[in-house]
Amino acid sequence: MAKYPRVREQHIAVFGESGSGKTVLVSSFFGPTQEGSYANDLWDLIADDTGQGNRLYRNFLGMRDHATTPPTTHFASTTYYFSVKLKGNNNGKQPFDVLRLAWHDYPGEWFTESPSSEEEGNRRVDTFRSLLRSDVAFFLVDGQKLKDYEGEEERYLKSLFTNFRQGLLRLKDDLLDGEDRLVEFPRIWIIALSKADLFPEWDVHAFRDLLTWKAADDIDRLRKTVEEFVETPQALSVGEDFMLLSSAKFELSKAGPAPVGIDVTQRVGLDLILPVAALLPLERRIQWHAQMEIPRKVLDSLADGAETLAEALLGGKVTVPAAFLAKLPKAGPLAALATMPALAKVAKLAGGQVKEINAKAREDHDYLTAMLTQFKLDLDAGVTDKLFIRSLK
Ligand SMILES: Nc1nc2c(ncn2[C@@H]2O[C@H](COP(=O)(O)OP(=O)(O)O)[C@@H](O)[C@H]2O)c(=O)[nH]1
Ligand SMILES: [Mg+2]
Repeated sequence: MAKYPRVREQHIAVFGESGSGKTVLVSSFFGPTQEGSYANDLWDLIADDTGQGNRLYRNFLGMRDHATTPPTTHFASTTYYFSVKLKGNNNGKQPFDVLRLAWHDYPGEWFTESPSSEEEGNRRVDTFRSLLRSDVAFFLVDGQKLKDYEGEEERYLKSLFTNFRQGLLRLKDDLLDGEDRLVEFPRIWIIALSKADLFPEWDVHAFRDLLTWKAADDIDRLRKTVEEFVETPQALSVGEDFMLLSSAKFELSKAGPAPVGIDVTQRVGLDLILPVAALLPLERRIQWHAQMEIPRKVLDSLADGAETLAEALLGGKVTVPAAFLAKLPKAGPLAALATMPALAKVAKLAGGQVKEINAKAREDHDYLTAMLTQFKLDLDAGVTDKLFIRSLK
């Protein structure tokens, strides 16, 4: 008998300087799912740690009802564990019933200030190691800072990227710990604009264009630095994916920094976080697979269990006729994909087909397939709505 529930885990890492909006982001990601009016027919979002969940929801209520923002935390690194729990298990036929999301909130100060003690230094390295299990990293560009440096954004951007890079390099020996390069390391680095509500006239292309114009070299250097850490550095996207994020619409007054109103119903990009965490690594793995020879251990570290996930997305196993298999080359990307036919099929899915699978899965109460295809539709919509630029490489 299959064990219930079966769990699949995804990690995301959010990097941002102090004040760039990380705590508000995670509060605004979680908060609305706890409101009485929240309706989702496929899954529930649950905080695995009740105290943590209550604190996040309280942060959200403060914004929603009292125009107050969460207290600033310095130096603290937190990992939030969420479970996306499907509303049904389709009679045990699903390969998993819970998608767990570990959200690593990593304080920017760690990159600009030295640890105060050896113990703190060790703790940083430990925390960073756990972060490395993430497939996806969000690198936050603080919208407020961009506003403050209007016209000379390059000054802010240069310091942002340089501090981060130097912080990484400072930890390098400890992180590599004698290894030459790491197999497991975030390979998708999404550059995200936080507080996007401050730029109502911008779409994600305007943001990307500004970064390219003002900070192309800095992004390049970040990529080169990350390349030094990872095995098979060709399988890496740094500065190819971009996103807009706004946790709420903040109404500011001329009198001071405190907001006079916070409209938590106006959020941007937050609904893309789960789809990004759950599916982007799978999509990227398919892209890389088709283009280059990647060692199997590298592929497996990215979107672990990809074939199972692909099957779940398609709503069933995919079989390839033996006669067809016999004709394929024995080595190279094609051969590798042939052993994972569901993955190959997902790569060729057209939008219309995804919609069809989604509709059928909803009808059949196949919650997992319905959720995953919904994530795919949401990702595509994010691109169409110009909230998200997805690397085409
Ligand atoms: N306009 C706007 N301001 C935000 C947003 N998110 C956060 N802020 C502001 O930025 C401040 C710092 O956010 P916080 O999440 O505490 O930053 P952290 O240090 O990265 O955790 C908040 O107190 C808000 O005033 C947003 O989406 N839009
Ligand atoms: Mg914080």
